[in-house]
Amino acid sequence: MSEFFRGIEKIAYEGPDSKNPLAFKHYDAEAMVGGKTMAEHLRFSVAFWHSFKGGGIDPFGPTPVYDRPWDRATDPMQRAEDTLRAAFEFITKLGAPFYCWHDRDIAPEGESLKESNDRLDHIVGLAEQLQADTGVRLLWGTSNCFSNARFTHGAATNPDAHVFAWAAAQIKKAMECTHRLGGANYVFWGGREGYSSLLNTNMAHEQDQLARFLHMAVEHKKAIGFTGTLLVEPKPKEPTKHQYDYDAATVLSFLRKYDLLDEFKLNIEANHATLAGHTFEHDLQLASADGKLGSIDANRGDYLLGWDTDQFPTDLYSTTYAMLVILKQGGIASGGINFDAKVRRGSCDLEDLFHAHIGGMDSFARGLTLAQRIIDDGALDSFVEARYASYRSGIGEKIMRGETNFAELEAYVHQHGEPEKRSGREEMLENIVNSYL
Ligand code: XUL
Ligand code: CO
Repeated sequence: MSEFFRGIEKIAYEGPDSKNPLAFKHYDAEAMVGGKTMAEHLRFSVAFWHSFKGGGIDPFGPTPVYDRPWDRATDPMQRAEDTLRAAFEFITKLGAPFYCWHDRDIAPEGESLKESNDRLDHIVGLAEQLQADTGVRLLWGTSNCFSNARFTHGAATNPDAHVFAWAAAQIKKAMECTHRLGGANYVFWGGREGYSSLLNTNMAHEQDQLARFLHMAVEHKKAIGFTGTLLVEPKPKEPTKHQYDYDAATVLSFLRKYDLLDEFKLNIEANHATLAGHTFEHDLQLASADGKLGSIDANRGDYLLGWDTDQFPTDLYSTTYAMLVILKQGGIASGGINFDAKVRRGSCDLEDLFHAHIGGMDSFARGLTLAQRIIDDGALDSFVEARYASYRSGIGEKIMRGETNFAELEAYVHQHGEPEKRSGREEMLENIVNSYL
């Protein structure tokens, strides 16, 4: 079998003093942090589409820059097989336990649904074999219901029921393939579930359609015996101008309105949260507060560009804040940290894929150890705990137990007058975080 990443051996942990760019400085899979190994905490995953199908194209450069050795065969199915083999070689050398795919990036779409499904079955058979050979597992599968021209006006939210049916057929198959490969989750990202102009859109109808679609997905999950978690991935815009799954708060309220909340969790992506005008940790915390943080798409945006640049995560504040949320909810359960990130257009060498993932994994490993130390020392938690102390006794306790009313609270204010001013100590708390970094 041909080797694609010649000259690159399995990436080893060499410790923080290593100067070897092709080694981990902080991610030591077997190292224990707070009673679990780093590998168990972080559950890293490689996104098949960006790293193996991406050509480095952008809106002003539609021709691919990268020359990938797995992308040379003239027969599309041979190319698909080569690409999958290259992915497994890469993931194994990197030492990530998981990968993720869209149906149409592992197997090219055919002339009919039947041909597309047959191609998918063939490639899934190869994936089954490669997973067994390498021990690499599927974190989640998903369906690309946004690239083909038929999805221009949406998939489940398309004004044409025929397109809705196509999306259903395609996602049915992708769920079955995910199940066959033992996937831990299945993701719904509504790439074109939104609208461009209100002049031609019945918004209430489109949202009802989407809810009908997700209910049918739940039914199908049960029918095939898939026990993984169903995840919705919020994103505010791009490709649509107004996407219905805007952010964590919007998706949670949608799921609640349509009685879908028990069946779904969220897959929160860093760059999607920032596009929605939030920090990454805001959306993580919001989902987690509802018990609905299921998985993470790890990347970052660019301060100077306003779109989804999907850069690899390197910001230690961001990874530390993310890991604080995950540790405090007791871990990421069936989810993981999926690098939904791509190397820059100019990073055209094969080894750049390794540098990018090593950097992302080291950044989250540092975030993990720093967050665990911050939690163990209790400095932030004890401050927050004390800040809400007034709700644990007296009138505050009565408020939280539902044992008081506006009239009694009015009387309380007449009796006690003006509340004391209390500092939120933001600068002190930031200094505490910095003392760990
Ligand atoms: C797009 C995005 C997708 C989803 C899966 O911005 O993040 O790749 O993660 O469809
Ligand atoms: Co994503």
